[in-house]
Amino acid sequence: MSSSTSRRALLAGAASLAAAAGLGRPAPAADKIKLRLSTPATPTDQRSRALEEVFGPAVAGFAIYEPHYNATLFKQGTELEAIARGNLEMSITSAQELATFFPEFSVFTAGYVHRDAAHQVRVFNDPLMQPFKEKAEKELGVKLLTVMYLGRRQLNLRTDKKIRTPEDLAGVKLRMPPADTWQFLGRALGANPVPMAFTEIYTALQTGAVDGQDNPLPTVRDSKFFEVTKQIVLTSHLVDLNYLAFSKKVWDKLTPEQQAIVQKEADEAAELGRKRQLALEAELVQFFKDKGLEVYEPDVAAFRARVQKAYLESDYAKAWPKGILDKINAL
Ligand code: KDO
Repeated sequence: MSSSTSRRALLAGAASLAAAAGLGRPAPAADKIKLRLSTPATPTDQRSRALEEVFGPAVAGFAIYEPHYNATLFKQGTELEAIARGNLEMSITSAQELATFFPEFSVFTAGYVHRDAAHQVRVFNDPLMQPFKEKAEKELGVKLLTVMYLGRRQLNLRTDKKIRTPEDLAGVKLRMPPADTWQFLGRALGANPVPMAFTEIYTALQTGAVDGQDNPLPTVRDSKFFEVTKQIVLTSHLVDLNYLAFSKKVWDKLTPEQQAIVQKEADEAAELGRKRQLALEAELVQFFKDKGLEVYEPDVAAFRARVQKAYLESDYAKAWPKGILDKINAL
């Protein structure tokens, strides 16, 4: 099936869903709710693609889904505030960004806590997540619709020196995303973190402003960081997630049927993105080797021990609800 045929099939599916939901004829464009999503991600990122393929067409009966990529609408890290102020309807947010408002979210930013993509989903759907979701909704006006898999973050360096242990990262200028929890993770790994927006990474690697960055393999390919780096160290230090954030104000304006569509299609888009991202992670090691990069596993146990110790001894851990780590680990 060509992509335009599959797109038409999806649109037809969305129309019948809308009819089944009692929405009758789709609303005229002028009456439709605009759902602008702002993200630093590229349009070719698997989360972006899945939302465009699944979510956009499915809500088309009553809303216009309008994604803005590469942080062109809002700067990375400012999206939640934009939603809270009523200036934006959707974003792909992170636990790190939520932790700037609610410190307890830092538990989901800690290295070596989530085990894999399925574990992330279990955690997100578990009752332990309820107080987190309620807080974001009540105090920030942000509804966390679903959890999106970003992938296992790996070190990606422009330097030659082999990295076996955290000690080998001493003095390495490692670009980390702009939030304190990210800088903490960089230090916990043994590096010198440098806060920098996602959209600036390629140039910073090219010019040597930083020695490296960390992101999952699909991002390293999608954003072409492999062109300006020499090695990938498979630390898997964070099984990274994002949440699909939705304005509570807009949510409350939707009918129950429309809300059900938004929720269902958000989950389906997340599932499609997750499957594709996992498949890519499995196949990309060879891709990077073919491009001439060194790709290898360091002493992961040494990284895990250092990172976990740093978090347990940190002030972040003091903000975590009692017993939450045990609950997460048990899932
Ligand atoms: C990044 O800035 O490195 C990061 O991977 C952090 C994530 O939380 C997320 O914002 C992501 O960028 C963007 O979606 C771009 O992939």
